[in-house]
Amino acid sequence: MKHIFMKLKTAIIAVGLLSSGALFASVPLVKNLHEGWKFKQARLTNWYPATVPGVVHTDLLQNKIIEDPFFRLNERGLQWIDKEDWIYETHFTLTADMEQKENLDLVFEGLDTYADVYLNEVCVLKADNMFRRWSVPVKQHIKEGDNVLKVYFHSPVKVDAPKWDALPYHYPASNDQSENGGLLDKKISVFARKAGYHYGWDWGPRLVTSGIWRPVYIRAWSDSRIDDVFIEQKQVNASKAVIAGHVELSADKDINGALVTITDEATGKVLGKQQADLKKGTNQVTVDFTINKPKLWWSNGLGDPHLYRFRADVTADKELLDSKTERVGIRSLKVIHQPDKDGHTFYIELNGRPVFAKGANYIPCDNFLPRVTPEIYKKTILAASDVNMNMLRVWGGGIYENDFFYDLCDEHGIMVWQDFMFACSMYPAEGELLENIRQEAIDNVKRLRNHACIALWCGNNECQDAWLGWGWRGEIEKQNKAYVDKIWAQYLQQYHVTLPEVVKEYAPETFYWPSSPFAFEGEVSGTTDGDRHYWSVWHGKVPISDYDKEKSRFFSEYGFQSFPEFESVKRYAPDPEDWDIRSEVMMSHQRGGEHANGLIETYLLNEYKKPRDFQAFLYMNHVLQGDAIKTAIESHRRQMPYNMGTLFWQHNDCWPVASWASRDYYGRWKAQHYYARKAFEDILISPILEGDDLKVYAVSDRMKGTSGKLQLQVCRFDGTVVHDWNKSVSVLANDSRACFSAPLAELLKDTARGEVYVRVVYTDKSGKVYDNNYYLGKQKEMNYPKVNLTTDVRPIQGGYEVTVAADKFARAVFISIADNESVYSDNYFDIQPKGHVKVQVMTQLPIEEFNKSLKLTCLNNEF
Ligand code: BMA
Repeated sequence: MKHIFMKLKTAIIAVGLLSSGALFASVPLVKNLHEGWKFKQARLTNWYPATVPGVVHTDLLQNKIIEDPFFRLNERGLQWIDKEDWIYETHFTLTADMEQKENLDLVFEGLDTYADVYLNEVCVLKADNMFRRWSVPVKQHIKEGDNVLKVYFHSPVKVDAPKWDALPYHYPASNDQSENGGLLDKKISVFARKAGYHYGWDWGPRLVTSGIWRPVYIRAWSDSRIDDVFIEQKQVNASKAVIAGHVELSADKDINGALVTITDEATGKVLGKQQADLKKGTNQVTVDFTINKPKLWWSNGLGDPHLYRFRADVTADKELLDSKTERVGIRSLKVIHQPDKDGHTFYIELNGRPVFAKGANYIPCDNFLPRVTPEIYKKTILAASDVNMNMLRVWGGGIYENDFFYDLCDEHGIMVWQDFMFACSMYPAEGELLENIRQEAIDNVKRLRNHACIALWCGNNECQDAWLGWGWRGEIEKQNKAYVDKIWAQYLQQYHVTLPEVVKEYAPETFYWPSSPFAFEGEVSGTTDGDRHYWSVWHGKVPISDYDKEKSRFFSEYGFQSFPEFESVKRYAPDPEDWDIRSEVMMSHQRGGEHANGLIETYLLNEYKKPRDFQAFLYMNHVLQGDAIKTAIESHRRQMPYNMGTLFWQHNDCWPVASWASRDYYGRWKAQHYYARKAFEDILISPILEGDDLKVYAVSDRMKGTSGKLQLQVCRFDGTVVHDWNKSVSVLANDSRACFSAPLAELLKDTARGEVYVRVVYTDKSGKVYDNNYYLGKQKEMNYPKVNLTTDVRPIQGGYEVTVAADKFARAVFISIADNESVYSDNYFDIQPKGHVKVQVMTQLPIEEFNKSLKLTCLNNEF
């Protein structure tokens, strides 16, 4: 069977060659080493089957040695794992074709983290950075027949704790939950080049993994192979793209007269070629070419994210030595950071056009990274593009994501703000560690630089603000000023010298930003320059309405917490005794602790009413969170062009937990995500009370101006209309301005604010309808009547269509069914008086069970 497959592969290569004109195939061969692995605790004797790629926690789980780490309090009992060493081992044999090649490389796409690799008992690699890719020449160690590959993982705790002990001062790392790991105050995460969130975060458990977390393979090649292709877009506009295709080649001997070509795979057209004499070692060959009238890559909402496929071939004596295809979106993407009358701008300019960034901050989708399947990645990126986002920020406490993540972002027009992996900590960045960081940066900048989605590289998350503004510097200064000088010098070297040097050298067209948030070197961030993390609503306890006042040039973070919904809570906390936000289990799945629980409660009581029970609390918490973030997004968009971005914290969770996430660990959308979809639409119609006047802003992200009909009504909750206003309005391209303004008193005509809501409906000339409901006070001040909801259920392909009708205005109607996998076309929606809303629910449940478990909740009836 294997033999047939090999033959088939050779045949496919041969066909490829005919079309490229070369006569013989001598391309590299690859064998994945993912089979036959076993693992054991280093100091014990029992071996167990292992999965590669994988990590030790999931292998222990699969072998039933531990229980689900995410269930109830299980995380606590698993803290021994990171204090042990682990050994992984497999055997493999190479085919004769591979053995005959001149060069055999053992390649690990990722080793987490302190790993000694032995091939046939010879140590061939000592790895110390989970973010790097390791490639080792191993021809001399490979045997004919059976080979043994062993990876010895040193406990990251045992490796790094002595480094902490040896220092007279300590690097701050506020999210490292060392106490939960049994390490008291030893925050050792700063020493390891390993995902920060593994050590715990204010939304994440402490589960410090080890393992072969990305693919491992043997690559066999002779003569020459392509190491890397960089499609440098030197100049792009609608009429032409000037491109330099930099092809990096390894050669095992001098090869005269090699030919490097770049071909457009869609048309078969050779775009450019370059002859080169290759020298033994690493060679750089540049193939220049121009594309006239390129199909440009656009972000979601602005156009088609067109992708080209460029194939680089290297041939010598008509023999194809290697090929590599890159998918490339041609675009000019700049961050415009320049002085203006208010300070400094900070916005994306895509193909010459300013783009308002709409999106969220992204963390890894699981604590156990190899569990993130392509399906989960697809769901995650679709959950961005489906809600009209055009940007995700890959936050610095996680990982440089898998290629597939960026492929999806390319395909769906999601621009990526890419942090380097440093967050909320100071790092001992000098000597070997700094060099390690430089190599990590080179690996990842090179790996990701062809992705159209990469909008910028950012040095770290919050490290400068934390040092200057969170009291860290002052604390250390109390011990010794020399320590402060040392840490700051390391900081400047890392983020203002080393990392920007790497970006400049390896991705010269890409913008580098030293930290997020950032305005100026050595100063805390602000409202007039650069980007801002706005946390006064939430951490700072100010009212939600402050979102309407706060300004920034680019809001790269802000957020509001909620628990997962009840159906999700039941999966990790199934016992009724757990169903209290202060139960031991719920507290363990609330890493913001009592501070965060208290904030949810205080905001809830301030803005809403006291929920009658746990389930009602979860529901109201969702509405509260959704309303808060809707308020923020609308305010940020109204501020355009002063402000040009809004990325809420956070798009996803890595385990089931109370957090700022918009979608829970299981992928269920919270109210916030549905509300974001509407608030991120290409046109936003946003009412707002400014002083005594009610204004309505029309905000457009469209490329072209448009016009339509705007209706504004002040309605009582029973449907009677207090004020009705209609007008044709023009909505300009890429613009925000008020299209209606009137004294509120005139509109209310003596009706109390709590008796009405403001309804705006804009019908665009294209026919598309944009609507919004606005309240003239806090939700608890709205005198919502009890409402009668009726449903009508009709089977459709893959589920049911539920029509929900209401006799009066119904606020935040939530449909839930007892089904883990259900997907809703809409939820937490308002229904107009005597109106109805149709919702498609995708589920496998049979109709009787569906009807039985269908539950409707509505804010009116909870108050
Ligand atoms: C931000 C982030 C995270 C954190 C979040 C919530 O500032 O950068 O570090 O999880 O706040 O506190």
